[in-house]
Amino acid sequence: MQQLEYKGTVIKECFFDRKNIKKFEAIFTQGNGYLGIRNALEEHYVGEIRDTFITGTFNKASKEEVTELPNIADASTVKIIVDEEEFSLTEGKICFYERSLDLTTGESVRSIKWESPKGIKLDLIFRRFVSLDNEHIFVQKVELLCDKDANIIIESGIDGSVTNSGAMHFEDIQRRVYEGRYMEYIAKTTQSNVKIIQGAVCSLNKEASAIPVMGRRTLANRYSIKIKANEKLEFEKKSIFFSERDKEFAHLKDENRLDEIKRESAKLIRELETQSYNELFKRSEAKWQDYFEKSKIDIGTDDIYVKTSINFALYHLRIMVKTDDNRVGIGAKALSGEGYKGHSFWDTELFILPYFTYTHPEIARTLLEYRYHNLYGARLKAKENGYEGAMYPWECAWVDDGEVTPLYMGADIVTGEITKVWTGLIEHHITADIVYAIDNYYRVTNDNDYMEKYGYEIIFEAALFWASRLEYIADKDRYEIRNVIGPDEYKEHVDNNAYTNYMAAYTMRLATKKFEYLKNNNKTLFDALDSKLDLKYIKECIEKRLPKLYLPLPNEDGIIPQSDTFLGLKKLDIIKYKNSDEVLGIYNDYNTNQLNEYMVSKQSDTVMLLYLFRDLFDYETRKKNFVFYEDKTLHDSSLSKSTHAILANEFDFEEMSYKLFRGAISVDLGANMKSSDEGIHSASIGGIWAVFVFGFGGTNIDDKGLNINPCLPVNWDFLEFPLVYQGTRLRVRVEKGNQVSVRRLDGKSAEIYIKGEKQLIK
Ligand code: IFM
Repeated sequence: MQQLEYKGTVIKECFFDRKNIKKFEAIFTQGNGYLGIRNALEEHYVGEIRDTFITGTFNKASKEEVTELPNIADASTVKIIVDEEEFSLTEGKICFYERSLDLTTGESVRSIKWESPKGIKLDLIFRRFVSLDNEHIFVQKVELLCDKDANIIIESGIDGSVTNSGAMHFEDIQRRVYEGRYMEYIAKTTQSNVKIIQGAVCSLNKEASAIPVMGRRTLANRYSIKIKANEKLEFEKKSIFFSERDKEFAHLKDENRLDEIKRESAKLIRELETQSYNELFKRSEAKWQDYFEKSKIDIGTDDIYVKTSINFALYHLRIMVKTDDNRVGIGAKALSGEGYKGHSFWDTELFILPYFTYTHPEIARTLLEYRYHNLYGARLKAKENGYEGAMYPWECAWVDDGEVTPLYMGADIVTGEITKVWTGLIEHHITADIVYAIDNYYRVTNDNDYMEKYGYEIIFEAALFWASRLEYIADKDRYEIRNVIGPDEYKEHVDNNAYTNYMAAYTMRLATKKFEYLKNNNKTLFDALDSKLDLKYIKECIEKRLPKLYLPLPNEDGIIPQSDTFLGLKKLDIIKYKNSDEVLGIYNDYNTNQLNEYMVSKQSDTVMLLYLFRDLFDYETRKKNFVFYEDKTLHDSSLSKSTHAILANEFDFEEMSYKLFRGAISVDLGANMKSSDEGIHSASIGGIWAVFVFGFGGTNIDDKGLNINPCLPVNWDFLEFPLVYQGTRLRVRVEKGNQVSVRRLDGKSAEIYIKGEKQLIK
């Protein structure tokens, strides 16, 4: 029997199975971009990962470890004891169980009928949501009905005895229950010295006084209530969360900040006490409605799994982003788990950002401003590595942390040693990926203000990095880029990775164009940037090297070599791994060094290049290379399938495209109960949106402007999606047969290309 059911706007856990709790914790995560709470159950179970994160609060647990997003004190636990028997689904009998998450309101509801080992029957409903109306609030409600008169104990509070898989990030500062019921807990991160201030207040629909309970790093209120048979007991808990890194307190002096936050949180908790779960929920729900109004995608298909997938993506895309704070990025697992330590990768710019660029450009801008603040760390990294300009960290945390990729991770299957992680050292393409994202953002939004304040500077600094990164190879009289990892992380220390070389060339070319543009059109800005960055020097460096940069061309068989060595590597029969549901299963048989010797790719690499630059090669060459590389790609990275699905669709491999698309939507939402244990895959979720809008919807931008050239799956009747193009909000509808109609919702008339024909959308 299937444990996860798909209902379009709702996902449902149909029964309880302790083995799979991590999957549901992660995909049912609730949040608002500031706060993220995994949906660990109110009662504890072995194997759970009970994580709560506040964005941007990074800390290093020890000198040997890299900074990570710390798991803050838990507020979700609610202990229920009925006549001395503690409620737990691993005891007694479960007569009914279901939990659902409404993807359009953010509320999860769990309904249970349970019989205790001694035969007491309980009906329980647990509701909870993280507010989209006030980002500091998490609200829970428990409704309980017992089949006989009973004494109920409910205990809930704030539990600071949590870790990140054993790594303790906090020192206890203060715990108290004041005025008989308000709980307050303050802790400080051990290295970054960020104080986290949490509060909670509980209420019941029956008279009961709170007894404070304190343990090591924990505090709670305990209520003891007598209820009659079939009398409904209602318990509500409102929890609040603040951190010293919160944007609204950033302007305060360090010595005043904590007091101000304490005042603010004390005020908020009193206000919340007078408001019901339902009132607070309605306010949050209204914000969700506004969001979906602007984002929703309608699909004419009976396939409920596919319909659910886009709502699932839109839900997670919203809860992963702090929409108004340009000091924080999006983690590879967002705020849904400890995987990748809350760090941001190229995942944001190439997989997640397009959704925001085309649907919520103001949020895209915030994310790109984050990269401007990252310039500090990027300059630092360039200098440390002997380069010039800005070399973006492969993994980013707090704006000025610099490179935070761990140096070692996981066991080597052959040697038994811990494996060295090379990505932070030699995966360099991110410095061009960010530039690509800025260029696209600008084409879509025409946001000159962003470019003038931030964009040009990043482009020039990135271009200078690439110019300094090129190596002159005297016997070939050309420049090369040696010793890198391209997007395909199964190939380490390669020379001339086609993706990296072309992206570097693109960045330098773009900088040259922008140089000319500013010189001729905005002398004031040109002069300002020139005196800050020395633009003439940057241009000189580019002009000297770029013309001689080696850009791999298709060989005599029409194949673009992924790197100097790729096409000469040993062949490997990868069917076994391709057909298996196990991600990274190849590591059971080969270690990283061995994988370097085989013609097998972890993820989209050269195909990624074909996807980003449609005009680089002719149609036939692109198609041929797609077929060649798809055959060798294991899609062991969650980023991969969406890109291949989009290209397979473009090349009319309908069946393959749909299969890859279903693979892409299944990364987190699918039946694999282990894939999301460490958190959802944010890039893959951005990729789901991309397959709908860029793939089947055929949207892309080029030098002409916005193009819509759709190709719907044969079994779909229509597809409708929103786009914001240069300030104009549009709604695109594609009918069966790929007929396109576009409505202008607001903004000025827009000129776009539909199937190659210029159209004015009035
Ligand atoms: O950025 C990705 C990378 O491409 C593949 N490994 C996982 C990273 C984080 O998602």
